[in-house]
Amino acid sequence: MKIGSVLSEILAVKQKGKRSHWVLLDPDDFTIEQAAAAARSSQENGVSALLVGGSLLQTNHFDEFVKSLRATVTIPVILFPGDAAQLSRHANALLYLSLISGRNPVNLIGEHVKAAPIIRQYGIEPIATGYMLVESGTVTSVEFMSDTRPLPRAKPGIAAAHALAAQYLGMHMVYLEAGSGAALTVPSELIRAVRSCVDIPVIVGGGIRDKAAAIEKLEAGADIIVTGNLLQKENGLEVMKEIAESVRKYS
Ligand code: 1GP
Repeated sequence: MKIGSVLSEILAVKQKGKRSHWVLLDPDDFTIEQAAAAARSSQENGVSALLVGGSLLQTNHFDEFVKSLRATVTIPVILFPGDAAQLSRHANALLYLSLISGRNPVNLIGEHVKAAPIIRQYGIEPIATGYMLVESGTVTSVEFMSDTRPLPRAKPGIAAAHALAAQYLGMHMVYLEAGSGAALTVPSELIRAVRSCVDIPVIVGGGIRDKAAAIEKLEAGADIIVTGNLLQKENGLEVMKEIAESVRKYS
């Protein structure tokens, strides 16, 4: 896979009016073997990419984890790093996330400076992404770890202005994040407001645990939906398959 090809493929899929389902595998939540099995099953069921990362990494198998996923699947393995320590030469790409909903310079530019030379050495594709944390009922790991305030749920105009700023700053995508395991998902009204003012792909994740929630986010204009935690629930694999199938059929 060439540098630039992951974003090109995302844009090509969007151009065709198709939607995608990505699965997040947090290295803290899976052994290497469990992750490989989940990855295989994700690919078999039509998931388009895997995300790897977390707000606070507490295990030391990150690089081995990414390497194993790359050896297991042909869909892109994309880093979703909580900080500059979560890098691996084995990934295809990384979401170069700027936490634009917050005002913490560390998450806006600090970690990026630390990561940039390593990304270059590793030859992985950075995809500049405006990462927007949305209030979701409880304090999420990303909110706590980033020491930032999420965007208010009931103010779609504020979210839309942030997304537009991301597009004007040249970012390639925006990610509307309720937080992993969120009590409440990103509200559809907020997704609609963002969708109506940007052309770049809109990713939505956090707390999506059933097909209905996934479809609701697609209806509101999400190009890509992300599920993570679901795979650890009873029947999680079945529900993940249902979601993947509905996203694949959605147009
Ligand atoms: C978190 O959006 C992802 O960054 C996935 O969230 O684990 O709640 O599915 P869940």
